[in-house]
Formats: sequence, C-alpha cells, structure tokens
Amino acid sequence: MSTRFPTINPNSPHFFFTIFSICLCLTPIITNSRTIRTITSSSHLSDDSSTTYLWPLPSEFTSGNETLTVNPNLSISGSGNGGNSVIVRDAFARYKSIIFKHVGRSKFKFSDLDYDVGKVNVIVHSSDEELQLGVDESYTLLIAKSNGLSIIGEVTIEANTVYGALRGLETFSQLCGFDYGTKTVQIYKAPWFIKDKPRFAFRGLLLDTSRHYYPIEIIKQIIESMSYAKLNVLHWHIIDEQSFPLEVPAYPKLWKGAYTKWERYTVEDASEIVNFAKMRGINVMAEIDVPGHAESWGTGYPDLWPSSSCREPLDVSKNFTFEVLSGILQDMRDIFPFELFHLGGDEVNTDCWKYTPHVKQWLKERNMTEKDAYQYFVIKGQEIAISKNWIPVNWEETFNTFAEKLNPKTVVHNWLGPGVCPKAVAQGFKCIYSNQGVWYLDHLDVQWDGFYDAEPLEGITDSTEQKLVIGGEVCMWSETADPSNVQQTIWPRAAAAAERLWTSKEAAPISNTSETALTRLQYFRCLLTRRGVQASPVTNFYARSPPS
Ligand code: CP6
Repeated sequence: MSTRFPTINPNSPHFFFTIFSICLCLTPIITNSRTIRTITSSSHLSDDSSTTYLWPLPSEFTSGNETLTVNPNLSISGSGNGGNSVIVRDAFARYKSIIFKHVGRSKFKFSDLDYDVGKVNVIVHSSDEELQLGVDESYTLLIAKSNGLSIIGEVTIEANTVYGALRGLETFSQLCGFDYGTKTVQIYKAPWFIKDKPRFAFRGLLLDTSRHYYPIEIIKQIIESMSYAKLNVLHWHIIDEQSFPLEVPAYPKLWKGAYTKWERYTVEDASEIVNFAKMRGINVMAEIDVPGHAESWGTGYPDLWPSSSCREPLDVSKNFTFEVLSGILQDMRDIFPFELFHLGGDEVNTDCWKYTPHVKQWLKERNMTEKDAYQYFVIKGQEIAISKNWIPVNWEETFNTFAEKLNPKTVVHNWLGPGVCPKAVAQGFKCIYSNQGVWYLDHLDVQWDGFYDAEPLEGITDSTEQKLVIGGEVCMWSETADPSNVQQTIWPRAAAAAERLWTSKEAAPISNTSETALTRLQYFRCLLTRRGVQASPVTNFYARSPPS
C-alpha cells in the first residue's frame, strides 16, 4: 500500500476519489454479503441502474429479490443447435471458468443439493452458423429457482442462432458474482427475465496493426474483451504506410514491408484470428487503405511507387498496381469470409502525382486531373472487391469527393465530424458512424461520457434513412499505442460506445444518460479487470472536476 499511495493527502479530493474508486472496484468481490442484504431488503430494484450491474444494458428485463447460489459443477444441456454446437459448448466452458475463477479456493464442501442453480439449458433454433452482418443476436435469458418439477431447469437461454446464445451467456456470466464471505458464486435479484437484442448490426472496434505490431495473442485478448461488451466487428486495419505485416502468397515480397521478420502475420495466423473471433460471434472486417496509406507496399515492389521521391499515393498509372491490388484481395478472400471489405480511400494527397513525369503524362493523355485519378483508383478498387463478392466500405472522403460515382452498395465510413452519415443515407448509401470527435480512442482527452453521449443517428430523422446506418465503430489508431497500453486505451471507453450501439434508447430509458450509467460502467470496468483485461479507471481525476 505504501508504494501505491505515497503522496496522497487525505484532505485533497484526490484522496476521496482514489478511495472511492477502490471501494467501487472491490464492492462486488468483498462486500457482496452487504449487497445481498441491501438487495433482499428492497422489493423492486429492477428500474434502479445503481443495482443492475449489466453492461451493455439489455433492452428488456425484470428482476426480483432472491439470491441464488450457483453450483461450480454447472452443466450445460441443450436442444436444437444449443445441444451440439461447438461454438456454444466452447463458450460455455469459457464462461464457466470465468464465473468460477476463485471457487477452487473454497474451504467448504457442498453437495449438489446445496445449490439453487446447477444447469444452463441452451435452446438454439437454427443450425445455420454463418456469421454475417445482421445475424440474429437476440436471446432470452430466464433465471429462476428450480421447483424440482421444472423440465426446463434453472437457467434457460433461448436464441435463434448460436450467436444469440453467446450474447445470452455473456449476460448470464455478468449476473454471477463471487462472494468471498461464503466462497460461493451467487446470483442476486433473481428471478431474472431478460429479453434482449442489439440496436445496431455493426458494432465495431478498429485495430491498426501497421503503426505498431500486435502479436496474435494480443489480438486474441482484444477480441475476447470485445465479446464482454457485445461488440461484434473487429475492423482490422492491417496495412498502412509504416508497415506491411501480412503474408500475401501471390506477391511474396509484399511483407518485406514489415518492421522485422518477426513482426508479421502468416496466412495461417490471420485465419486463426478470424476463427477465434467467429467462436465469439465477432466478424473480422479487413482493410487495405488505398491509394493514400500504402507506402509500405513499395518496400517489396518499388514499382508501386510513382518514384523514389513520390512514394504515396500508389502509382495510379501502372497496370501492375491494380494487378497487385487484385492479387492481395484474391488471397485475402480465402482468409476473410465477412461480406464487408474496407478499401480505405482517406487522406489522399495527390500532389506528387502531378510532379512525377510519367504520371503527369498519363493524366494528360487521358485528360484527367489528379482528382479524377483519385476517383479512378477508388472505383477500380471497388470493382475488384465487388468482383470477388465483397461489399466495399470506404472512408468518407470518397463520398465527399465523388458520391455519384461510388457503387450504390458502398458503405460510407464516417470519421470527419458528425456530418456525413445524414448526407450519405439521404442518397441511399449505408453508413458506419465513427466521428473522430467522440469515437477515436487515440484522442485521450475524450472522456467516457463523450463516447457514451455520441449518437450514430444524430441528424437523421427519417426512419428509412435511420435503418441505413448499420452501426458504428470506435477506432484504436496505433501511432501512440502498442501492446503495452492498448487495452488501457481501449477500455473502458469502448464499452461506453458499445452500450450506445447495443441498447435502444427507447427500450431502456435508464441507459439514456451518462449520469445513470456511471456506476454500472465502473462495475463493468472492474469486471474487465477481474477477467484480466487491463482497463483504465473510468474517470480521470486530472481531466475533470469531481462531482459536487
Ligand atoms: N490512419 C489512417 C490514420 C487516420 C486515418 N486513416 C487518422 C487520422 C486522423 C486522426 C486519427 C487517425 N492515422 N489510415 C483517418 C481515417 Cl485524428
């Protein structure tokens, strides 16, 4: 303790805040017996956010005032695809080890009859396990004491798909708390009835593996932590100007652009990540950002550079550029089954195309400006992606510069302020919201409530247009992040966005404001740390004044 708090003056508000946060963090662990008393002495707490420790908040739920104990030999039974799906069985095993992490230390011996809950029954109606945008993630979760006659059992999760069942298991695990007093896992406020579904189909996190390399173990940890917040798309910004870490068999010199030969992903590594994510109901949307963020391509193939003094954007005048682009996409098609593919297209500075003689000549022959050539490049990229059965996603500059030329299927990815989604959906395009003012994780000055108060449908009132906003994404650009600080930078702020994307405003009015959410988010942040995720404290004392 003395090394942890050497300089805190007990008279300062800092002292109060530190002690306050520590207490909050330990509350679920060491003072659960007090929590039980509080809960059992009140009758109706289900509409009180301070005692509903779920994140993101389900769209509908009711709870009671009983406390149930959970058997460490918890078993799963299933019907439909809940019974035999490897995805469900693996998830159950993972959650079981999370839920009973501390129980092994119990000094007490119990028999099965001492527990209220011994089985989780998972019912999955569909055997289709394809994971695509808009897959049904809805579920119901029922937790009630068995009366001994019940056929269904004590805990029932019912879903249309295995991915709905995964979301239900996550919610179930959040309701299980370890009580250090009795060394048992308990569920408070039972019986629970939860009916839940996501507000948006696309709930993403961007990870940039070009500015810093992340070993696959770290990427897996990030994916695992995403599943706790019910995020469902990892936007893998694999390559950028600084490094080209991915193996491309068709053009084997491309990954010479990696920082070192150790900082690379083989095709096998990438497939492993995609499969790991799928087991958690998470899609991987790959990005190659052309033509503006691709300097590293030229390390292996310098012909892709217009010249040695003009290394970016890629050389628009050569067929070879598009052969390589096509070869990369062909190889990536075998790795990434998700229907969306991100082709970047942002921040393209075409100045040096104008000054490079052969490119200048090429433009002149075609009577094209360099802006026309930017459009030509993006549209050609889209055509290649579409020919490989992908739906193209592009950063908003493409829409802002030549909306009328984009393929109508294009998903416009917002980042420059809040303005583009209203315009894009008015023209019939789908849109992903990532306003850099509120959802860029590398902007350390934006606090959790800035993330929480963001609204993907801002400025869109027509309900048909609203449906074209497929969701949103928080972005972890990695110029200043690497494995040493990435989880602390992502969490807990990404969780604030995750609730905005999961929970309907109308369905759960209590999640509407950052005031009511703070206690729950502090609880979720502690849940992350208990599960081994290095999440930062929710509030940053130095960046805000304490509440009065
Ligand atoms: N890299 C790429 C980046 C950014 C973008 N694209 C970026 C720009 C501004 C900020 C943060 C990130 N680093 N390829 C923009 C989409 Cl503030």
